[in-house]
Amino acid sequence: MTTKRFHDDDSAVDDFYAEVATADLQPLWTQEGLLTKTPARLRPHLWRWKTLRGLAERSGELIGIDRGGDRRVLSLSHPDLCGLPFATHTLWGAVQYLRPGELAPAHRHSPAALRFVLEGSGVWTLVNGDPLHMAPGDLVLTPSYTWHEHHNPGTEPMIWFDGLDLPLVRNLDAVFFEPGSDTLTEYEPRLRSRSEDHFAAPGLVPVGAEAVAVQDPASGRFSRLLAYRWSDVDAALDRLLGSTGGAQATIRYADPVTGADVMPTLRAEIHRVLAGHRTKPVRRVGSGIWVVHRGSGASVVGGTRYSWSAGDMFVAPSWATVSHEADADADLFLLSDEPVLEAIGLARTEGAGRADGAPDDN
Ligand code: GTQ
Ligand code: FE2
Repeated sequence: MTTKRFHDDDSAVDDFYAEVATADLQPLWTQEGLLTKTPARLRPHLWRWKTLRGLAERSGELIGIDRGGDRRVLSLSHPDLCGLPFATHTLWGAVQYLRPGELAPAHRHSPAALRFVLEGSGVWTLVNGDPLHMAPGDLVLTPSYTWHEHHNPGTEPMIWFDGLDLPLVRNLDAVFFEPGSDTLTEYEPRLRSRSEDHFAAPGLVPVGAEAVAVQDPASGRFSRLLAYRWSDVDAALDRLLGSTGGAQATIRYADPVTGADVMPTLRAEIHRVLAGHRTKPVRRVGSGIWVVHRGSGASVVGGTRYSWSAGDMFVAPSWATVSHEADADADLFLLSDEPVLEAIGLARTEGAGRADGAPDDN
């Protein structure tokens, strides 16, 4: 790659531009779209479940698991990102397809990942040896540097959504990857993981050595609970709506000990919108990927209307106003990079009424 060269009608300026480019320099005054008035990198974009599912299924027929990274994954590639396999400049979104009898072998890496199950049954993801059962609507975490492998000993294929901070970690040039050993990991196919045995009782946190032995205590930077069950999320949303009497409710997946986000770089939420209701327009700094879990409706994102039903996924770019309306009771999973913006003092939200009645901080 050579440095971009700018041109000018004045031959003295044009010669100057040639020398500047040869010296690997760029004049700021020729840069457009760098210091934008407001965030402007991406447009919204939607991927249809019908397309995702169809192509994931075909990848299962055509492509072995062992090709490139040992995962059969189709990543959301935003058309505004010049062919990069990224959904946004910070977030990776993908569908992963695992057929019955298949194993996606162990590896670990610095990017953090989470899985939101879309369809199928009978898969276990082992995280540092802890077997996490996966069923539709479950959220399963594979934090930074944890060993993970996906097993499908069942009779059905499974498709899940993969969310990673890979684009961010890559832009920080902090990607490390290590393949695991070839020996097959033995595990007990229990429906509850060790992490749930320790940390899934509401408001109850174990004390003592066993509690920290579940996973690397040195990290402490990601949620101790590695699996969030759909039945729990569903019941929590029901009770929240029953209690508030409202037509919409949002729940954030949190570390049961600290209340922090599931990962330092990733926030996960589920938004329930009842049929006939339209949510207030909200915009925030940082990008997000919305995954429709249940129901049907439409979202207006940055002024464009996208209708959706279960399995559809769309990107909400930074500072684009988002409002949802449900035709049928809808649950939308949201993956965002908001913890990163908060950590560096760039978080900003407009339009979200706060539960405590305080004004929006913007
Ligand atoms: O399942 O381990 O979508 O390592 C991208 C990278 C999934 C995985 C992805 C990965 C994985
Ligand atoms: Fe991985």
